[in-house]
Amino acid sequence: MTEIRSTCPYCGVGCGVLLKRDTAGGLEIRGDPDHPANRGRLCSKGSALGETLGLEGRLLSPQVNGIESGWDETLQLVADRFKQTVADHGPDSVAFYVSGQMLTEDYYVANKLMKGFIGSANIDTNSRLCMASTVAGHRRAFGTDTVPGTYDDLDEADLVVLVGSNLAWCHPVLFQRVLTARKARGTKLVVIDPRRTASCDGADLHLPLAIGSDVALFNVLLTEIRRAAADNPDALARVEGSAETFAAAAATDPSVTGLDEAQLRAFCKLWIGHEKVVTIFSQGVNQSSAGTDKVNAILNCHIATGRIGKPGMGPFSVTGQPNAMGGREVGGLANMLACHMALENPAHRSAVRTFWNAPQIPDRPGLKAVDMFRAVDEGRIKALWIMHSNPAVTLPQADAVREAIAACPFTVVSDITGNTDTARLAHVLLPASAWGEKSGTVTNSDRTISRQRAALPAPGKARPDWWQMADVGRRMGWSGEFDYTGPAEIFREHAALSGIAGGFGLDFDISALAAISDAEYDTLRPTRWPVAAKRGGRFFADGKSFHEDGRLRMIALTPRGPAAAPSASYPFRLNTGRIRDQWHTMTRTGRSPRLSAHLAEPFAEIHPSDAARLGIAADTLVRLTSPSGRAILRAQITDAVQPETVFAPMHWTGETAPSGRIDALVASAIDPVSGQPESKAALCDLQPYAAAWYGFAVSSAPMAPDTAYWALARTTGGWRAELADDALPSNWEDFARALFGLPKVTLQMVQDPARGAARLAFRQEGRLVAALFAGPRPLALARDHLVTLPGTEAEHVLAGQVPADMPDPGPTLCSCFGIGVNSILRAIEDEGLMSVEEVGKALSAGTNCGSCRPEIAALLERATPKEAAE
Ligand SMILES: Nc1nc2c(c(=O)[nH]1)N[C@H]1C(S)=C(S)[C@@H](COP(=O)(O)OP(=O)(O)OC[C@H]3O[C@@H](n4cnc5c(=O)[nH]c(N)nc54)[C@H](O)[C@@H]3O)O[C@H]1N2
Ligand SMILES: Nc1nc2c(c(=O)[nH]1)N[C@H]1C(S)=C(S)[C@@H](COP(=O)(O)OP(=O)(O)OC[C@H]3O[C@@H](n4cnc5c(=O)[nH]c(N)nc54)[C@H](O)[C@@H]3O)O[C@H]1N2
Ligand code: SF4
Ligand SMILES: [Mo]
Repeated sequence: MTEIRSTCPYCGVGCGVLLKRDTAGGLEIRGDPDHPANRGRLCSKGSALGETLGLEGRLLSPQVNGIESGWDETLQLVADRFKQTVADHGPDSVAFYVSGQMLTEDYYVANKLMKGFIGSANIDTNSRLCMASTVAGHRRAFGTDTVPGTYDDLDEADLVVLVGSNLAWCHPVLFQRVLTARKARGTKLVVIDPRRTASCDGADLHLPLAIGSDVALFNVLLTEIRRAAADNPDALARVEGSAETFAAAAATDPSVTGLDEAQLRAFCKLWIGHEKVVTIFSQGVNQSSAGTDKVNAILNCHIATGRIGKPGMGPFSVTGQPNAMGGREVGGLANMLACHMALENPAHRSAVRTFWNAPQIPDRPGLKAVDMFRAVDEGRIKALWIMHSNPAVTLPQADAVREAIAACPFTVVSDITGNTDTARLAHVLLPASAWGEKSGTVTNSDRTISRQRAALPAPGKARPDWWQMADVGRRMGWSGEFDYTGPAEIFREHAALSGIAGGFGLDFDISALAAISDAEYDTLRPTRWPVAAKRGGRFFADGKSFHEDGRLRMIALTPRGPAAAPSASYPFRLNTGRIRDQWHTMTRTGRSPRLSAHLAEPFAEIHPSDAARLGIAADTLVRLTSPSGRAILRAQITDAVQPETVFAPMHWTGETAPSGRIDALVASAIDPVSGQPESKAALCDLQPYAAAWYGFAVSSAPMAPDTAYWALARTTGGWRAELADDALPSNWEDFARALFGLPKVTLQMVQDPARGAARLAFRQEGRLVAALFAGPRPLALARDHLVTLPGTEAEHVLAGQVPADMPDPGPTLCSCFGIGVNSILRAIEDEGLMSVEEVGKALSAGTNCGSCRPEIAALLERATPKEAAE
């Protein structure tokens, strides 16, 4: 069978993939050498896509109140309830919450149905938690939401600055591209992040600024630009607001950044000294109560120096989700219309209304994510449809959001699984076709539109998201407006509408694609917009903006700290973000044993001085408390974070580690301009968690833990779990039998009741099915060895260690080849390896996707080769 070209469903890099059906009904996946975003490369997540496609846990049929139902009656119910709610309480009593992971065609239908036909702007998206501040910052500076940069700029830059971006873990293929440029032409790399991350390894400069102080830092840079006469008079002649902006910047107190003069000077020198500078920014910028200001603080420096719209330079917002950009194009945010047109603009409204043949278009923005769920809580939203997102986990004050959804009179959830924290609360569950089964387009960070193509049949009754919404639209009475036959037809309509936007002089115009045939759509190659008869090329090269006067804007900014200041009750700042091998709430990556091996439980990075002061030992558990929630996490003591700050990942949920739902602690402070929540600067308290015992379990079947702390992860042959509780079970055997659901299986047990320690192994026909290790202190076990034992004879399992005649690989670092930390350290020491390349040659580690290369570099720094030691 020939390979099918598609696009990776994870991050906004938008890597091309080649898919081939394997004999087991799954897919073999490799990077597409012809795709401009990745040229054949994939990261660990993209490489492991094949492991995430099984049907276990898939939602295969519509369900109403937990009972399987047919599509006809279910969609009629959805249409009737939405219609009745609008009739009784008005259009603003219903809402859609959608996602930057939906395809452009899905997103277009959702936006058209809500804004054009239901007649409310109450459609918002998880992009509010992600890109909203960038959208608002772009609109203030440029008059429209345009990303000026392209990936090619990274190859040509002399300096790359990462601001609030852990590119090595979150956009790994772009990071590899930066590293390649560094090797080829000595590109300098600066990282601005309060935390030392994998992206800092080998960087020329890391600025560990105070959380939230980016505006001050870029104001300092702007002032230095002026002082050094590095501003560009020709560029400034075409800019509004420069005088006020320079004045506000000059009034900034540099000390609020927490950086010393030498650090500030080094940064300004590098930035000013390299004309070809690309400033990449991401969630450390956007997810802040000053997020929009942070964006404009960065844009100000590029605009003042004229370093924008030219090869190798410019501000570059890297998008998170695969179609974050496409969602902005269709107008999926509550304050946008469609194709970058504005809700507030009567001419735009009227043009869209005529084009859609719509009864009405709202003239004011709808509810933004945080306010939308507050309105659900207050009973103002009475019917809610959530698509392709898990807000009960990922919105701030997640416990309150969960309660609000549970209390909503009518909630519809479209997902590929019915097990998420959000799906469990729904009245109606709609089974969606997953990646690999559906067709459409996505737009990546550099505005390149790529096709996702189906290579597998949709299982059971699963159907694409656009199909579900179009059907509801027809059942609500708009039969002609929603009678789409497929994604190609929706795409053509979207492209035609963009021509109207182009007619208003807007940037997003793909009207040259409005008449493509189904066959041309099927073979559409990656295409960067704009693609219009009269347009193409770079934005802002001519110094012109999309404001009415055609001038770019600099925005005068006074730095503000995060919304709330630390207090005696909540002295710690809680920074949150991502890990290398998991995607958001893990509904897909969590199914891959390889990806789950890298970091298998939720953790808190804590500075050694705080740990010492509070009596927190490595690998014990800590309790985090905030005004809105609590968590229990594993302590990782590291000076990568600053004192009085804690970093915790966002990925764990009620399904995988209920005490690790970090958004339960995050306050719902928002940026006043963009409405984006401040997900990285909540306040919390930190205390040791008094565990009476710690446990570790492996099993070939799913487990049902019920302890104060537990975290489940997949392994090749089953599952693993970390456990802890504040009380000892009265009987270890009963406890273990309940955990594993093994009432009748043979047990081997050793225990030391005085110490509260026990080790239990269950065997069937001589083979291990499950084992539990428990003790009063964190367990030093060879976990990566133990997870391989279920299904084998595992004679010495209760020792908990690797038998003396076998090497212990240690925790997995390279997930592509399953190579552990100890194996790499041993090879470095025994074979005298000196570089990441040599480690790759010796062990293959780091030679496939390259995502672990920064961590291998860190190991090289730590280890001493034998020869050198001698
Ligand atoms: N592996 C993986 N990759 C992903 C995703 C995933 O879930 N997993 N998700 C995708 C999505 S949707 C997104 S949006 C992107 C996000 O990509 P990133 O934004 O790169 O990821 P984060 O880890 O959320 O945050 C980046 C950094 O911001 C820093 N930070 C916190 N506060 C501040 C501050 O005040 N100033 C500055 N300068 N930095 C600060 C944090 O310490 C953190 O290291 O990743 C995408 N890629
Ligand atoms: N504290 C904290 N919170 C954060 C962040 C942070 O950095 N810190 N980051 C924020 C950001 S940037 C983002 S983007 C959000 C992400 O947050 P969410 O969007 O809530 O998280 P996901 O896990 O990506 O949810 C996607 C859901 O879609 C389902 N799904 C998968 N494929 C399909 C499909 O084809 N169709 C349908 N209908 N459903 C499908 C998945 O099973 C899953 O339940 O989290 C935000 N929350
Ligand atoms: S960098 Fe990784 S996650 Fe992102 S699109 Fe490429 S393969 Fe997918
Ligand atoms: Mo995101």
